[in-house]
Amino acid sequence: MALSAGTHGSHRRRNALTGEWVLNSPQRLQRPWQGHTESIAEDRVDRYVADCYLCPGNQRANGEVNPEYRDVFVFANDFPALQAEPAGTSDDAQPPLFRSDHATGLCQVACYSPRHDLTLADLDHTEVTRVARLWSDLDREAGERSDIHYVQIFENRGEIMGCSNPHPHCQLWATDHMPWLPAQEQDRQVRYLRSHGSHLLIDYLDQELSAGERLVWTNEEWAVLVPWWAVWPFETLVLPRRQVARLQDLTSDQQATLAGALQVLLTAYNRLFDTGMPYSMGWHGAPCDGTHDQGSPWQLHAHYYPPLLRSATVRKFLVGYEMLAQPQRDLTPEQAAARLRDLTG
Ligand code: H2U
Ligand code: ZN
Repeated sequence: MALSAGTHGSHRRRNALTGEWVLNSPQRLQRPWQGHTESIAEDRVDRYVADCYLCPGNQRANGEVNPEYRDVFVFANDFPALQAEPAGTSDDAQPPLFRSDHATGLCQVACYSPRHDLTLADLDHTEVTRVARLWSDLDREAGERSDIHYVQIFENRGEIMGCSNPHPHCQLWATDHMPWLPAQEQDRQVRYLRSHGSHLLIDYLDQELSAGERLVWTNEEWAVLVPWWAVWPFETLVLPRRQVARLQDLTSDQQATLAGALQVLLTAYNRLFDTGMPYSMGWHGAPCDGTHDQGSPWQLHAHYYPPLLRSATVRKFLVGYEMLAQPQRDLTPEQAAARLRDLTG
């Protein structure tokens, strides 16, 4: 049975990118909240912090000194989750219930600005465009390495997302294998292209552009929307309106218009609860193993996952039923999109 987005009772929605189902319970929105609230971190005021390992001129944990950089700055993570060399030898005769495999790769940290006190939302259009170009360049450089199969660029912002340092930065983890989540998305995009002859997310976006109710903002090159299958209350998807497989394939015009879209989205996020919205975000695109250079089934996109639910101090936890059965939300994606859309003016 197909349900319309206006349904008031409990229903579930399918994530077309991963196959996951999400329980929606809009009837529960009025329930009182007596649970945990987060404390709000103090305002940061200093442009430079002497013991910050990302500020220009400071020493990092491994003893290296950061240059006096003026815009962006990239370095190899001093505590990489992935090593360049495989650990041990591979064993062909693995017991099927105890499989393992090598996992090697590259981890980098990229600072968006020398200013400790700013976030991406505070940077001007030229500076955000420079960050978009940096993402594109990092994706290309890591992807050119023969030992890299997939490049993941992501950002954790805010203490409640586990970000260790407020200095504006993102990370790159590139692997010799395809990680699980992008692999799920790839599977579905491959199958969709095979059966429809068109791109899953391009067709999806066409329908979202005509429906309008989950759109947050668009410009000529980009769309920002709360996906039909959103799990996090104010989760968004940022995607190019034309087919682009990877970050490195963005034109300079698309990098500049992406900067415009991000400035609007991040400002709306910060206005929503009158706080620096914490989030985890990251880019998903085609792997760089050469299989998708032509006719890729992929449509590049960024996921934004902010954890806040109803104020700067009340966050959503994925616990209980959600850890055991399936994710669930009360606020519908349409309601979330309407709130964010109102803040984009
Ligand atoms: P977050 O983006 O989650 O805050 O992590 C910052 C990264 O910075 C983290 O992966 C690295 C950590 O390993 N780091 C260094 O590379 N050098 C340092 O001196 C401290 C932290
Ligand atoms: Zn700093």
